[in-house]
Amino acid sequence: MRRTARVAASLVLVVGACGGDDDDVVVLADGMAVVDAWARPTPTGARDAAVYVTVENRNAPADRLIGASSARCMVMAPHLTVIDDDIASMSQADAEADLLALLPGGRVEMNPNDLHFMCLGLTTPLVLGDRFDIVLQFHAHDPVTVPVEVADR
Ligand SMILES: [Cu+2]
Repeated sequence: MRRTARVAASLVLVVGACGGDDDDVVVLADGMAVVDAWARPTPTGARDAAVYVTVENRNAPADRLIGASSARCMVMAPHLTVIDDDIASMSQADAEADLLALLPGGRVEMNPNDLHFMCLGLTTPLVLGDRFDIVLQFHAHDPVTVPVEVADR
């Protein structure tokens, strides 16, 4: 309860400072803002799902995203999709790579056919309209729980 109250108070502060441009903040915790968190519904039989989050370092020391976890799947890993000759392939993104760096004022943005978290070993399929929590892990910042929206985007 205390934590919820503090997050709400910080949110109001940021909205005031930035001119009301922050309607899309999903979670704001100690200077780290998650401004988007979503996943597509999974096709029948799919074991894995891509999850896309966008994180902004608004007022926190230099940091980096190092991983995530969820009760919805066995393991989550940062992945990078590369499209070469119309063929998409993905590999694990190095947690030490600049891709996941969150310098003050910087952001990590995840999108289809680009950087994403792979949720491997789904416990149940992702259904349109569903919502589930993931926990983002940072090098320095406390873990942040984020509700992920299952949407057709
Ligand atoms: Cu992937």
